Amino acid sequence: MPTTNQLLSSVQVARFVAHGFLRLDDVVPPEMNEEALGVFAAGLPSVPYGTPVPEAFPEGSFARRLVELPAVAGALESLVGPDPTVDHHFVHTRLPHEGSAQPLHADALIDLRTEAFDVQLMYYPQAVTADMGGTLVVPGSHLRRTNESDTGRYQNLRGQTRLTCPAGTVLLLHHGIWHGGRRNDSDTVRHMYKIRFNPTVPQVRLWDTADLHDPAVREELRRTFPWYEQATARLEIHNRIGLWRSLSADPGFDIDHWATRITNRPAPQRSTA
Ligand SMILES: O=C(O)CCC(=O)C(=O)O
Repeated sequence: MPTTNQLLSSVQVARFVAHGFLRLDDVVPPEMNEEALGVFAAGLPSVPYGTPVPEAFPEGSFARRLVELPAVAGALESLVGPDPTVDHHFVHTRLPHEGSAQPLHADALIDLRTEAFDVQLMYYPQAVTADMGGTLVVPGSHLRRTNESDTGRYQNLRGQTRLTCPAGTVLLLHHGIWHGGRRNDSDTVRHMYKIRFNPTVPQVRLWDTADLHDPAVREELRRTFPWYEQATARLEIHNRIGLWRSLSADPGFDIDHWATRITNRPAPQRSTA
Protein backbone atom coordinates (compact mmCIF):
# COMPACT_ATOMS: atom_id res chain seq x y z
CA MET A 1 0.00 0.00 0.00
CA PRO A 2 1.33 3.48 -0.71
CA THR A 3 2.99 5.47 2.01
CA THR A 4 0.73 8.20 3.27
CA ASN A 5 1.23 11.38 5.21
CA GLN A 6 -1.91 10.80 7.32
CA LEU A 7 -0.13 8.68 9.90
CA LEU A 8 -1.54 8.54 13.42
CA SER A 9 0.09 10.43 16.26
CA SER A 10 1.55 8.73 19.35
CA VAL A 11 -1.45 9.90 21.39
CA GLN A 12 -3.84 8.26 18.90
CA VAL A 13 -1.86 5.01 18.93
CA ALA A 14 -1.79 5.07 22.76
CA ARG A 15 -5.58 5.52 22.68
CA PHE A 16 -5.82 2.45 20.43
CA VAL A 17 -3.61 0.49 22.84
CA ALA A 18 -5.93 1.43 25.73
CA HIS A 19 -9.32 1.15 23.99
CA GLY A 20 -8.51 -1.60 21.48
CA PHE A 21 -10.05 0.31 18.59
CA LEU A 22 -9.98 3.54 16.66
CA ARG A 23 -13.06 5.12 15.13
CA LEU A 24 -12.88 7.15 11.90
CA ASP A 25 -16.25 8.77 11.29
CA ASP A 26 -17.48 9.62 7.82
CA VAL A 27 -14.15 8.99 6.06
CA VAL A 28 -15.56 7.17 3.03
CA PRO A 29 -17.17 9.50 0.46
CA PRO A 30 -20.93 9.20 -0.29
CA GLU A 31 -20.41 7.91 -3.86
CA MET A 32 -18.35 4.98 -2.54
CA ASN A 33 -20.95 4.26 0.15
CA GLU A 34 -23.61 4.03 -2.55
CA GLU A 35 -21.38 1.85 -4.72
CA ALA A 36 -20.64 -0.47 -1.76
CA LEU A 37 -24.17 -1.84 -1.55
CA GLY A 38 -24.02 -3.01 -5.20
CA VAL A 39 -20.53 -4.46 -4.70
CA PHE A 40 -21.72 -6.42 -1.65
CA ALA A 41 -24.84 -7.65 -3.47
CA ALA A 42 -22.70 -8.93 -6.37
CA GLY A 43 -20.46 -10.82 -3.90
CA LEU A 44 -16.79 -10.36 -3.15
CA PRO A 45 -14.14 -12.71 -4.57
CA SER A 46 -12.64 -14.95 -1.90
CA VAL A 47 -9.12 -14.12 -0.78
CA PRO A 48 -6.79 -16.91 0.41
CA TYR A 49 -5.19 -16.35 3.83
CA GLY A 50 -1.96 -14.39 3.63
CA THR A 51 -2.49 -12.68 0.28
CA PRO A 52 -0.69 -9.33 -0.09
CA VAL A 53 -3.12 -6.41 -0.41
CA PRO A 54 -2.28 -5.57 -4.07
CA GLU A 55 -3.02 -9.18 -5.07
CA ALA A 56 -6.08 -9.54 -2.87
CA PHE A 57 -7.58 -6.29 -4.06
CA PRO A 58 -6.58 -5.40 -7.65
CA GLU A 59 -6.01 -1.80 -8.65
CA GLY A 60 -9.35 0.00 -9.05
CA SER A 61 -11.37 -2.57 -7.07
CA PHE A 62 -13.71 -1.27 -4.39
CA ALA A 63 -11.71 -2.78 -1.52
CA ARG A 64 -8.44 -1.36 -2.86
CA ARG A 65 -9.92 2.13 -3.10
CA LEU A 66 -11.33 1.74 0.43
CA VAL A 67 -7.99 0.81 2.01
CA GLU A 68 -6.19 3.51 0.03
CA LEU A 69 -8.37 6.38 1.28
CA PRO A 70 -5.75 8.61 2.96
CA ALA A 71 -7.27 8.49 6.46
CA VAL A 72 -7.72 4.71 6.29
CA ALA A 73 -4.31 4.01 4.73
CA GLY A 74 -2.55 6.25 7.26
CA ALA A 75 -4.22 4.63 10.25
CA LEU A 76 -3.63 1.10 8.91
CA GLU A 77 0.02 1.78 8.19
CA SER A 78 0.46 3.26 11.68
CA LEU A 79 -0.97 0.16 13.37
CA VAL A 80 -0.18 -2.84 11.19
CA GLY A 81 2.64 -1.45 9.02
CA PRO A 82 3.24 -1.19 5.31
CA ASP A 83 2.40 -4.16 3.09
CA PRO A 84 0.14 -6.18 5.39
CA THR A 85 -1.44 -9.38 4.12
CA VAL A 86 -5.15 -10.12 4.11
CA ASP A 87 -6.26 -12.81 6.56
CA HIS A 88 -9.85 -12.87 5.29
CA HIS A 89 -12.66 -10.52 4.38
CA PHE A 90 -16.41 -10.84 4.73
CA VAL A 91 -19.61 -8.82 4.51
CA HIS A 92 -21.64 -9.21 7.73
CA THR A 93 -25.33 -8.61 7.15
CA ARG A 94 -27.98 -8.16 9.83
CA LEU A 95 -31.50 -8.62 8.53
CA PRO A 96 -34.47 -6.44 9.56
CA HIS A 97 -36.33 -7.73 12.63
CA GLU A 98 -34.06 -10.77 12.75
CA GLY A 99 -34.98 -11.41 16.36
CA SER A 100 -31.62 -12.25 17.91
CA ALA A 101 -28.28 -10.68 18.68
CA GLN A 102 -24.86 -12.18 18.18
CA PRO A 103 -23.17 -13.16 21.46
CA LEU A 104 -20.14 -11.19 22.53
CA HIS A 105 -16.97 -12.76 21.13
CA ALA A 106 -13.44 -12.14 19.92
CA ASP A 107 -12.49 -13.33 16.45
CA ALA A 108 -9.50 -15.48 17.45
CA LEU A 109 -9.98 -18.77 19.29
CA ILE A 110 -6.81 -18.23 21.23
CA ASP A 111 -4.00 -15.86 20.39
CA LEU A 112 -1.06 -15.65 22.77
CA ARG A 113 0.87 -12.93 20.96
CA THR A 114 1.68 -9.99 23.18
CA GLU A 115 3.76 -7.81 20.85
CA ALA A 116 2.11 -8.37 17.48
CA PHE A 117 -1.56 -7.98 16.66
CA ASP A 118 -3.83 -8.15 13.66
CA VAL A 119 -6.04 -5.22 12.78
CA GLN A 120 -9.64 -5.69 11.77
CA LEU A 121 -11.24 -3.03 9.61
CA MET A 122 -15.01 -2.65 9.88
CA TYR A 123 -16.66 -0.43 7.30
CA TYR A 124 -20.27 0.79 7.50
CA PRO A 125 -21.57 2.12 4.16
CA GLN A 126 -24.92 3.18 5.68
CA ALA A 127 -25.70 5.45 8.60
CA VAL A 128 -26.24 3.09 11.55
CA THR A 129 -29.07 4.12 13.87
CA ALA A 130 -29.74 2.75 17.36
CA ASP A 131 -32.40 0.30 16.15
CA MET A 132 -30.24 -1.15 13.34
CA GLY A 133 -28.22 -3.41 15.64
CA GLY A 134 -24.85 -1.67 15.37
CA THR A 135 -21.75 -3.53 16.44
CA LEU A 136 -21.35 -3.80 20.21
CA VAL A 137 -17.77 -3.18 21.34
CA VAL A 138 -16.35 -3.47 24.85
CA PRO A 139 -13.63 -0.80 25.16
CA GLY A 140 -10.44 -2.02 26.78
CA SER A 141 -11.27 -5.74 26.39
CA HIS A 142 -8.68 -6.68 23.74
CA LEU A 143 -5.90 -7.74 26.14
CA ARG A 144 -8.25 -9.69 28.46
CA ARG A 145 -7.89 -13.36 27.61
CA THR A 146 -11.03 -15.41 27.20
CA ASN A 147 -11.50 -17.86 24.38
CA GLU A 148 -13.49 -16.63 21.40
CA SER A 149 -17.18 -17.41 21.91
CA ASP A 150 -16.84 -18.24 25.65
CA THR A 151 -16.88 -14.45 25.99
CA GLY A 152 -20.61 -14.75 25.24
CA ARG A 153 -21.16 -15.65 28.94
CA TYR A 154 -20.81 -11.94 29.67
CA GLN A 155 -23.74 -9.65 29.00
CA ASN A 156 -24.17 -5.91 29.26
CA LEU A 157 -20.84 -4.75 30.55
CA ARG A 158 -20.74 -1.25 31.97
CA GLY A 159 -19.25 1.12 29.41
CA GLN A 160 -19.87 -1.12 26.38
CA THR A 161 -20.65 0.84 23.24
CA ARG A 162 -23.28 -0.01 20.70
CA LEU A 163 -22.24 1.64 17.46
CA THR A 164 -24.34 4.33 15.88
CA CYS A 165 -22.48 6.24 13.17
CA PRO A 166 -22.73 8.26 10.00
CA ALA A 167 -22.43 6.50 6.64
CA GLY A 168 -18.84 5.96 5.59
CA THR A 169 -17.50 5.19 9.07
CA VAL A 170 -14.55 2.86 9.57
CA LEU A 171 -13.46 1.17 12.80
CA LEU A 172 -10.00 -0.33 13.17
CA LEU A 173 -9.86 -2.91 15.94
CA HIS A 174 -7.25 -5.00 17.73
CA HIS A 175 -7.99 -8.67 16.92
CA GLY A 176 -8.73 -9.43 20.57
CA ILE A 177 -11.55 -6.91 21.05
CA TRP A 178 -14.81 -8.28 22.45
CA HIS A 179 -17.61 -7.43 20.05
CA GLY A 180 -20.85 -8.69 18.52
CA GLY A 181 -23.53 -7.66 16.05
CA ARG A 182 -26.65 -6.50 17.89
CA ARG A 183 -30.22 -7.35 17.00
CA ASN A 184 -31.54 -5.38 14.04
CA ASP A 185 -34.98 -4.09 15.07
CA SER A 186 -35.30 -1.73 12.10
CA ASP A 187 -36.82 -2.18 8.64
CA THR A 188 -33.40 -1.75 7.00
CA VAL A 189 -30.79 -4.39 6.10
CA ARG A 190 -27.55 -3.42 7.84
CA HIS A 191 -24.16 -4.24 6.26
CA MET A 192 -20.67 -4.16 7.69
CA TYR A 193 -17.64 -5.15 5.62
CA LYS A 194 -14.77 -6.58 7.61
CA ILE A 195 -11.18 -7.08 6.46
CA ARG A 196 -8.57 -8.61 8.76
CA PHE A 197 -4.96 -7.59 8.16
CA ASN A 198 -1.86 -9.48 9.31
CA PRO A 199 1.37 -7.51 9.84
CA THR A 200 4.47 -8.44 7.82
CA VAL A 201 6.90 -6.19 9.71
CA PRO A 202 7.59 -5.71 13.43
CA GLN A 203 4.97 -3.28 14.77
CA VAL A 204 7.53 -0.80 16.07
CA ARG A 205 7.27 3.00 15.70
CA LEU A 206 5.16 2.79 12.55
CA TRP A 207 3.29 6.03 13.26
CA ASP A 208 4.31 9.70 13.42
CA THR A 209 6.33 9.67 16.62
CA ALA A 210 6.85 13.46 16.88
CA ASP A 211 4.72 13.52 20.05
CA LEU A 212 6.14 10.33 21.59
CA HIS A 213 6.96 12.04 24.88
CA ASP A 214 3.74 14.03 25.14
CA PRO A 215 2.29 13.47 28.67
CA ALA A 216 -1.06 12.72 26.98
CA VAL A 217 0.41 9.38 25.80
CA ARG A 218 0.75 8.21 29.41
CA GLU A 219 -2.70 9.58 30.26
CA GLU A 220 -4.22 7.49 27.45
CA LEU A 221 -2.37 4.36 28.54
CA ARG A 222 -3.46 4.59 32.18
CA ARG A 223 -7.17 4.98 31.38
CA THR A 224 -9.58 2.54 33.02
CA PHE A 225 -13.05 1.49 31.86
CA PRO A 226 -16.26 1.18 33.90
CA TRP A 227 -16.45 -2.64 33.60
CA TYR A 228 -12.96 -3.23 35.02
CA GLU A 229 -12.53 -4.80 38.44
CA GLN A 230 -10.54 -2.64 40.81
CA ALA A 231 -7.46 -4.87 41.00
CA THR A 232 -7.57 -6.44 37.57
CA ALA A 233 -7.77 -2.99 36.03
CA ARG A 234 -4.15 -2.63 37.07
CA LEU A 235 -3.27 -5.79 35.19
CA GLU A 236 -4.87 -4.31 32.07
CA ILE A 237 -2.61 -1.28 32.42
CA HIS A 238 0.32 -3.58 33.04
CA ASN A 239 -0.46 -5.44 29.80
CA ARG A 240 -0.60 -2.12 27.97
CA ILE A 241 2.79 -1.11 29.38
CA GLY A 242 4.22 -4.28 27.83
CA LEU A 243 2.60 -3.57 24.48
CA TRP A 244 3.71 0.07 24.52
CA ARG A 245 7.30 -0.90 25.42
CA SER A 246 7.36 -3.06 22.34
CA LEU A 247 5.51 -0.67 19.98
CA SER A 248 7.62 2.33 21.00
CA ALA A 249 10.94 0.40 21.27
CA ASP A 250 11.30 1.78 24.78
CA PRO A 251 12.01 -1.17 27.11
CA GLY A 252 12.10 1.17 30.12
CA PHE A 253 8.65 2.72 29.61
CA ASP A 254 6.51 2.39 32.72
CA ILE A 255 3.54 3.80 34.62
CA ASP A 256 3.98 4.22 38.36
CA HIS A 257 6.94 1.75 38.23
CA TRP A 258 4.55 -1.22 38.02
CA ALA A 259 6.46 -3.18 35.38
CA THR A 260 9.85 -2.08 36.73
CA ARG A 261 9.13 -3.49 40.21
CA ILE A 262 8.17 -6.94 39.06
CA THR A 263 11.16 -7.30 36.74
CA ASN A 264 13.70 -6.24 39.39
CA ARG A 265 15.93 -9.30 39.85
CA PRO A 266 19.37 -8.02 40.93
CA ALA A 267 22.27 -10.23 39.84
CA PRO A 268 24.58 -11.53 42.60
CA GLN A 269 27.38 -9.05 43.37
CA ARG A 270 30.88 -10.26 42.47
CA SER A 271 33.19 -10.27 45.48
CA THR A 272 36.03 -7.74 45.23
CA ALA A 273 38.09 -9.38 48.03
O1 LIG B 1 -22.48 -7.65 12.52
C1 LIG B 1 -21.69 -7.05 13.26
O2 LIG B 1 -21.82 -5.87 13.53
C2 LIG B 1 -20.51 -7.77 13.83
C3 LIG B 1 -20.26 -9.13 13.22
C4 LIG B 1 -18.91 -9.63 13.52
O3 LIG B 1 -18.00 -8.88 13.73
C5 LIG B 1 -18.60 -11.04 13.56
O4 LIG B 1 -19.45 -11.87 13.19
O5 LIG B 1 -17.48 -11.40 13.96
